[in-house]
Amino acid sequence: MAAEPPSSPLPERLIAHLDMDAFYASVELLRYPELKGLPVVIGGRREHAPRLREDGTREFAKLRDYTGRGVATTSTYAARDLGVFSAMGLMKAALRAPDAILLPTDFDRYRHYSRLFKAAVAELAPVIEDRGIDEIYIDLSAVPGIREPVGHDPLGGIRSVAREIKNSVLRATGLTCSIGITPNKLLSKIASEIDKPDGITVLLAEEIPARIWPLSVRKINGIGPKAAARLAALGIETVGQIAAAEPAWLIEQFGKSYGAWLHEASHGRDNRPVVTFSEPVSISRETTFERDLHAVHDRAELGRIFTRLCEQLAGDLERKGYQGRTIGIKLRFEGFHTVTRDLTLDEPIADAQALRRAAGSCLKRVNFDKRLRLLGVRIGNLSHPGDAPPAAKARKTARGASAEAPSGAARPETLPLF
Ligand code: TTP
Ligand code: MG
Ligand code: MG
Repeated sequence: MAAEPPSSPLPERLIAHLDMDAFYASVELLRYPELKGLPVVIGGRREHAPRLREDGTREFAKLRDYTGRGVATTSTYAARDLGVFSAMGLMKAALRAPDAILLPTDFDRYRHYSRLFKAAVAELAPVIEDRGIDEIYIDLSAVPGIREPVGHDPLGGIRSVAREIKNSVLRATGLTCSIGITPNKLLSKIASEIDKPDGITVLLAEEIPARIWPLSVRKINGIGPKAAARLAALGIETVGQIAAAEPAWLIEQFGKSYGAWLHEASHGRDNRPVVTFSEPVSISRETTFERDLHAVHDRAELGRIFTRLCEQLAGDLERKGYQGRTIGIKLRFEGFHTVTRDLTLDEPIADAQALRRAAGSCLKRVNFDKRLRLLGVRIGNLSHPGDAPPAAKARKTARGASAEAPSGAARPETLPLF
């Protein structure tokens, strides 16, 4: 006998969004299991690494002892209960949770676990769009069994595929994640957050009014703080209020393209495909200093930091198999004024020394009259070693010199370069 058909047919597309739970913090808990359930914040420096006591137990740094202006990359759910969240200054966080444990950030380790969880998912469902270190979209439309009901549950097939994916991520990494499955990326991104941590949320179009419309407009990926503030000024706080607004009025307020998109998004409509691979536009490394540094007085320290950034960038290029021709620097001065300069070479480079030389020549085009708080190095115009050589027309060019610093012989060599 044939199984009962679902009350309405399943949509053609079934898209998942998977996001790891408290990712950096959960990776740290794998090696320090004694911290399970405690408020833990990630964002310290190397000196905040735990010390091994003689009796074999570990001594952890406490948030109350932190000084500096680092920010939390993330925190455990116990720390979130105390009001500590991503991007919060650690000293501010210490006021809310002085006894929380502070751990240094270990990006290499997080990247390793990122690769592991993505590989585990790919074995079950290969159509994956990489959205960063801890999240992916997965096109599940053609996964075997997904459209089969289980018992009386027409969504049973979807739920069991979701459970299988979560189990496989857990086996490969020891980590939990949350999954949203809906007809498109926009809704799935919202859905994956609904039952965090360790959740599965399946949501079909007919449930949009009940489950999406009551949510804050900020839950839509694409409505940032500025758009939300403008919507609030117009009396709109929830997705449902956008949905109830006239499209013509939204367009009047927000322009043709964003206004029309707001209308579509509020009705949960989104046709974007899951894009399985995209070449990165550029790769970069940057660091914010613990204290503002002076180009002359802190020259040696700046030089070391600059060299290290170039080495890290060279490491990224090697791991990912890229080289690049456009090398850029980013400087942020006290007062948050940010300056970028870049330089395009004839031939692609990838090694640390060549990066240091090219980035160093960009530095010569910057005025250092203020102290620095951030330094970054970027490489773009990427290719793979062994690709066809770049078109001959693109000769050496320099951009970003801007009006304050005309390039050419007249420009004085103002600064001592680190
Ligand atoms: P998120 O997925 O936004 O957060 P999360 O995984 O820590 O927690 P949740 O369970 O709510 O998903 O970000 C993934 C990682 O990216 C996070 O663990 C740390 C890093 N991150 C930052 O470094 N800075 C930030 O501002 C944010 C939001 C994240
Ligand atoms: Mg996450
Ligand atoms: Mg995420």
